[in-house]
Amino acid sequence: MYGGGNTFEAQQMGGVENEDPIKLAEFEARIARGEKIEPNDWMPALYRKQLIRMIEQHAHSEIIGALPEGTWITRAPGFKRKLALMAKVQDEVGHAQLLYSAAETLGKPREKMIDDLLSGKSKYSNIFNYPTFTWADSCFISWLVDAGAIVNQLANSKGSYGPYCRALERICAEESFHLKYGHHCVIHMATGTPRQRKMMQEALNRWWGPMMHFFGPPDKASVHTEILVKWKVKMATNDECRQQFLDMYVPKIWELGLNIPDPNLKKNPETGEWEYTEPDWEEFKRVINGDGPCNAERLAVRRVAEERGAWVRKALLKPEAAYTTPLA
Ligand code: BYC
Repeated sequence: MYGGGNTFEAQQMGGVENEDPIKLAEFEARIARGEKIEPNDWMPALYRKQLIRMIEQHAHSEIIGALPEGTWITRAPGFKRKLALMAKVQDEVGHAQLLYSAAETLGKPREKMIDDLLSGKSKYSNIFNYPTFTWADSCFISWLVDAGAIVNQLANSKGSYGPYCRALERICAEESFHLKYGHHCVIHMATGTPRQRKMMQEALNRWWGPMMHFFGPPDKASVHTEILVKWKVKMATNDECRQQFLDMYVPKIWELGLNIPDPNLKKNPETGEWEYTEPDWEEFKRVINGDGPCNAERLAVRRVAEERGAWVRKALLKPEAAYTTPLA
């Protein structure tokens, strides 16, 4: 079971005891009325910190998420799949740009966010720390990881912080194309030759556990959900998103004749809730804290990209310096 290992960090964020109670009440009343909070509006320090944490992690997830699929562009089967995957990966990097901009409105400079990613201080989604051994792994991400992302982000796009919601609306519109592309890829594999079906089944077996982790720890162990739901940053809890994902996608996976690697997975007819084997939450903790199969590789690739792009940023910020600096 996930033991809330980040409670210390959550406590470090402080509470709202030091806030002006009148301003706090007015802020919460605005949220209750469904108004959007904008960058120059008054907000409690904790709301700001929580948003920066969550949006920044989300931005990092998009930029790192481009890597496991990106390596498949040259190996995607056929020209059309290559084109589509290239466009998808480009979109994901664009999502990171939108999200870094949204987080910047809260006062944290983009350079600091990138530094925190590269130093391992900031988290990003667990799921991108697993290897994509075959084309079927890339198909799994494009369909089911994007499906999970849409469940979470469509809910949160109705949330309280204007810049984040507007970024999420745009992201979801693009993700819905990725989802259709990914579904098409999986249908092709699942209805293809015995070898293709086997590849797809093996990918499902590899990714099911990380996919269950993707929505975050169970609500009872989640550190941040309570305050984020109260302030309408999260419009659905981790368990609600996981349940919605299972509701929407388990039937579609079964329809394709694929087996979900969980003998206990079933919908309880009385509660309407999906029952499942708890994924390994110890593995989740290790992966999100930097010790997954590909964490080191993912950050190493980003560090190289950062180094190689340094001269471009320098040229944009100080064009005169670029002419005098020899290219490495
Ligand atoms: N991975 O209190 P909790 C994409 C951390 S990109 C890693 O429940 P919260 C795509 C959590 O941060 C989409 N860490 O947290 C891209 C916290 O640690 P800290 C990614 C996780 O924030 C390219 C601790 O565990 N989506 O789809 O209330 C190609 C306790 O958790 C994860 C987003 O980023 C995780 N899965 O809820 C294809 C959506 N889960 O900060 C596709 C935005 C939890 O205390 N984020 N942790 O050290 C969210 O909605 C929420 O942050 C979460 C977690 C639901 C993920």
